Amino acid sequence: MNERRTIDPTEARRVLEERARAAGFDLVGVTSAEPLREGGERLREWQESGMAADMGYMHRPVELLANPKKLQKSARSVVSLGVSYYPGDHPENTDGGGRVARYAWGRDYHVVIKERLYGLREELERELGCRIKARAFTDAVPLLERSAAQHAGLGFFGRNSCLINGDIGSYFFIADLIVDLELPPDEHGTGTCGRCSRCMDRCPTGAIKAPGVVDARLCISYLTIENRGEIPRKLRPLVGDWAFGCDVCQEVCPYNKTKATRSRWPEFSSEAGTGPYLDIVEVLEIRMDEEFERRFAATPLTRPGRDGLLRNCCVAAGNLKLRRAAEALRRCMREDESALVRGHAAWALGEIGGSEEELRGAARTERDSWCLEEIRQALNGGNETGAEGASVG
Ligand code: B12
Ligand code: SF4
Ligand code: SF4
Repeated sequence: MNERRTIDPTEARRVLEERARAAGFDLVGVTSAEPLREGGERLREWQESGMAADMGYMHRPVELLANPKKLQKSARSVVSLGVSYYPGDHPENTDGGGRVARYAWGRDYHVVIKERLYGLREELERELGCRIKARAFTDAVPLLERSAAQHAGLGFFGRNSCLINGDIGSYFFIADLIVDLELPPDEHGTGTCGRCSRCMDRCPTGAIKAPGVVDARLCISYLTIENRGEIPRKLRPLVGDWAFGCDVCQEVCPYNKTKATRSRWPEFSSEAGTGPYLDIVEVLEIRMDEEFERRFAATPLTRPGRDGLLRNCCVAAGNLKLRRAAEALRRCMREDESALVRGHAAWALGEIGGSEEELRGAARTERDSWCLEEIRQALNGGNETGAEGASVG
């Protein structure tokens, strides 16, 4: 193995670029392991305004989230990598499915990317002939990955807060290798939204409060993935048919309309995982956690847990006025062990209509006070928010 001082940083950077591209990464950049000051400031404001909702890991100290050296003491550089997950666009929702955000159509990216990151580190060690101390991760440790990636030149911050790359748009994951190698840093990413504000205008819930600032409490992605509680009643109609995540602020982005590049990784294709839509009735029939884990094993859809995914499917069914889901929803309301699921099923039945007798029956046996209120509201028209959904099924 080589002595570190004999490794030429420029040569190491060249090898990194070559091996990362060969491993299938679309974007490669490097920044120093110094604290991410502007990102840290923005994070502090975001936390203080309550926009981090109840995501415990996003309430960690700014000094930790904005400092790669807190993750690895010996860190010298952060290698930031981008990989397109773009699997194409959603076909029309003619069958009343629960819509899944594109990043989750295939296999669980955490596992898939991490394997390739470790492979990349091994190749670097072999080519450079030295041991490299590295932390490899994607979306899994406390670091402001978008900020690090912008520093490493992968792109610029769009008004939707996503990192946009001028050549491939924003449908890409960010992955990181924090290394103890000295590598020449790249220029910070630049670019601009110009006069466009489509994402802010079109976000269904008005979650983009200012350019680059997303209030997670309103974001459908948070509400359907990270949120462990109810989807607030007034937001339910705005969730539409999204059952897992949301892509609206990326779909409307002109960069994605013209630049989105299909993923070259077969693991992210629709065939590799759940695909663009969930069969809502099938999901509503899952009663046991074990069955849920088996059904969605190795996909990102395990994240909200069984209760969360059934909750989401209830809301999508209600918004779609999905009559053929009524029987499954009634079973959820009567039999499901989770009050979260029973209450959202009652809401959906109120939206679909025609289940008043069953709702009255449930009101006689239900013991959970929140569920009872949901049933009462469903019987009182269930439509206090006044939103209409498309009629399918
Ligand atoms: C928490 C989280 C969420 C939360 C909060 C999102 C948010 N916007 O904060 C929720 C659950 C809502 C979410 C949703 C999504 N997420 Co998310 N999420 C994260 C996570 C774990 C942390 C993000 C964070 O730090 N938020 C705090 C705020 C303050 O930071 P920020 O939004 O990144 O904003 C930065 C800018 O403001 C920036 N900044 C600095 N200087 C400047 C200057 C200007 C002018 C501007 C405008 C900004 C700016 O500093 C801030 C800090 O980095 C990251 C992974 C990670 N560890 O970083 C993934 C991550 C951001 N998510 C990702 C994805 C794919 C998504 C979704 C697209 C999934 C989906 N389809 O449903 C949506 C997109 C929603 C959206 N518009 O952001 C990717 C984004 C990749 C990319 N190209 O940008 C990441 C990086 C995961 C990964 N490793 O690939 N997510
Ligand atoms: S992901 Fe959806 S809800 Fe969240 S900010 Fe983007 S458009 Fe709005
Ligand atoms: S939709 Fe427009 S404003 Fe929003 S991120 Fe894309 S270019 Fe920027």
